[in-house]
Amino acid sequence: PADDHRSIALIGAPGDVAAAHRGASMGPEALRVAGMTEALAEIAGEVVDWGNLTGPSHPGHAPVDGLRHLPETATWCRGVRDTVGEALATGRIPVLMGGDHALSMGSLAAASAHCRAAGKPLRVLWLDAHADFNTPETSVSGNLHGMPVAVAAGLGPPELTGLSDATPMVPAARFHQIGVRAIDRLEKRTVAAHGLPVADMREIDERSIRPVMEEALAHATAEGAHLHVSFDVDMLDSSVAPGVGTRVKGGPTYREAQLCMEMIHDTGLLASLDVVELNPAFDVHNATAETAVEMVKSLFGERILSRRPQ
Ligand code: 5AB
Ligand code: MN
Ligand code: MN
Ligand code: MN
Repeated sequence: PADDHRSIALIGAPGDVAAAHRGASMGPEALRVAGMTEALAEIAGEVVDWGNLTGPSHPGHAPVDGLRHLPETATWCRGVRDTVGEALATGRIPVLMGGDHALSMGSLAAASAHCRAAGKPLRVLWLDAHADFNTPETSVSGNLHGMPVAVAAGLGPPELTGLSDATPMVPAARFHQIGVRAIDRLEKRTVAAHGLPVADMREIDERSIRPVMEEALAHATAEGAHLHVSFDVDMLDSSVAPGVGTRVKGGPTYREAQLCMEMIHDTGLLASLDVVELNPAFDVHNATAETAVEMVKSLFGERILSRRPQ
């Protein structure tokens, strides 16, 4: 597909104001040290590193009305929205390197505005151990990195749902979540009430990754959609990816996750990407960053053998 040759804009967003643990702010540099730029240049062609955005550092405040660091999170997300929007407007594939997962509210705001302007359907693949569907009412932590999907679906404070002119930015039904195995008690009710499409780990175990991914990608393929992939590195089993703030056991193996990435690439629809929640403070010799780069290589078309998919 022609999209294979679109140039890539690497965007660093070293923000960790919305996470439980500090340190995701070191993510963009760790990904660069692990060879992100060179890997993309080799596989995908032209890649330009746009450097890092700037924003508030972690203030260490307690939650206010169920939300921690709302103004700081909104500031980071506006920066991400504008820069990801610029990449999309100039025909590039934005690769956002976080930072915590709240930053995806910015990239989703940009992707949804871009798709509305272009008259293109938008589909979001959310690769994560968590559903990130909390609201200030359901969250036990008040941490906004546990809420970006809910905000995109129109639930949450106006400072964040208003990142986009359109509410919701992305209706719940246009998400597909893969790898989920940790949803909070009250969050589960919201997931059910809004019909969020979640393939949890039990489903992946019982049916295996391939049919689950085929189903998740079928809608995007049928629509020729703009496919936004939001890759929370904690999607991977915690033994494979220790360098994250919220480790969860029982996740996809290295190969299961890599097969997800290979199948996404084969659609030719990948149009924007987040790589978030890497936390070098918990990593071991940057191994999780290297694994994340290997996953991104597969997303952009690295194959074990150079043959067409069967
Ligand atoms: B991540 C938790 N559900 O809301 C919460 O890493 C964890 O972006 C959220 O998926 C994890 O605090 C957020 C307990
Ligand atoms: Mn997560
Ligand atoms: Mn997440
Ligand atoms: Mn996390």
